[in-house]
Amino acid sequence: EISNSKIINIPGNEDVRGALSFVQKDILPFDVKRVYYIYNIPENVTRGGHAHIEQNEFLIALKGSFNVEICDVHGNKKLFTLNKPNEGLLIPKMIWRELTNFKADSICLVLASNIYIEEDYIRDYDGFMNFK
Ligand code: T46
Repeated sequence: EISNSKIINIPGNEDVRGALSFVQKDILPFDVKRVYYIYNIPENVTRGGHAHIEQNEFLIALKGSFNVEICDVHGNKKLFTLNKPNEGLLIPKMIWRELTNFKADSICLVLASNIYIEEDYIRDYDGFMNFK
């Protein structure tokens, strides 16, 4: 459900030595089975462009800034800008996502509810809108 997508603040600590943020299970509605990250991203590219059948994800802009546009099977859309390492975007399963407008040197960290399974991807938008 797109209504379950939201920005979650990541708790942490900041003092004269800098900042530390921690994601532990109490702030996420799923157990993390995989961590991956996207970096060296050229400007003007779009990443994502798919939905997941079962997987839930939590995206964090560890560095830089980018937009995440999400859409459900009913065509409801939401646009988020991620640009703080102490917050993340929860994207539930069955939500189309596109990542755009990457600032130079951005890093996107993703915590995922499952290991990589290509069969969990819906990479065709019309197939997503008609998914039964
Ligand atoms: C998502 C967005 C935010 C793997 O082999 N293992 C992995 O864990 C991942 C994530 C990808 N791959 C392979 C699959 C492709 O051959 O790496 C290649 C690039 O993946 P993809 O084109 O799916 O990358 P993005 O940035 O478009 O999408 C990724 C995630 O796949 C996706 O789940 O939500 O980041």
